[in-house]
Amino acid sequence: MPTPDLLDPKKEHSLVLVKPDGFARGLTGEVLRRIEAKGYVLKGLKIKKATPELLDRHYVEHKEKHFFQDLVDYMSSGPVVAIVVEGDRVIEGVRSLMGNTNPTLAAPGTIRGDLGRDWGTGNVENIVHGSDSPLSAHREINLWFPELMWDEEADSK
Ligand code: IDP
Ligand code: MG
Repeated sequence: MPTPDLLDPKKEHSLVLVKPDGFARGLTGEVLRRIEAKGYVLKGLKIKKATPELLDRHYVEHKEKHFFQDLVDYMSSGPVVAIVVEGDRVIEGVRSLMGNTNPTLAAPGTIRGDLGRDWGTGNVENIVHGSDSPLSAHREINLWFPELMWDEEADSK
């Protein structure tokens, strides 16, 4: 019988990160405000300095990309705020609140479009991460919030 504070596996969840640039610029509250104003519910929240090992697992799909090392350096350059958000179609919804990966292309009104900075010179600072699918969300929440998970074995590989 799951304890009441475990996530309900029947509901949709997303793992959101306020990245080191967002945290350092004091934008955590702004990101949370937009998520809550949209009606999503916060289920987990912590400040954490991500280790390269954690980031290796978090960004496993990008391991072979040319920007991988820059990405790990950026993401381990300072604390991040990790958040579990719950709601109907929250994965798509958070992605749409975030906007395009590249802040220059992100539409005004989105977090990255309003607040992100251009990375024309190789800068990768785009303030937020949000899971891109239910499978990624499950894997990522398991990494960042193992204490909230209902299936401890999943994605441990
Ligand atoms: P997403 O964060 O919008 O899901 P992904 O393609 O999954 O975008 O990339 C993960 C993160 O890697 C991005 O948010 C960004 O910080 C960084 N990144 C993605 N593409 C590039 C690139 O071409 N150059 C440098 N950094 C990149
Ligand atoms: Mg992604």
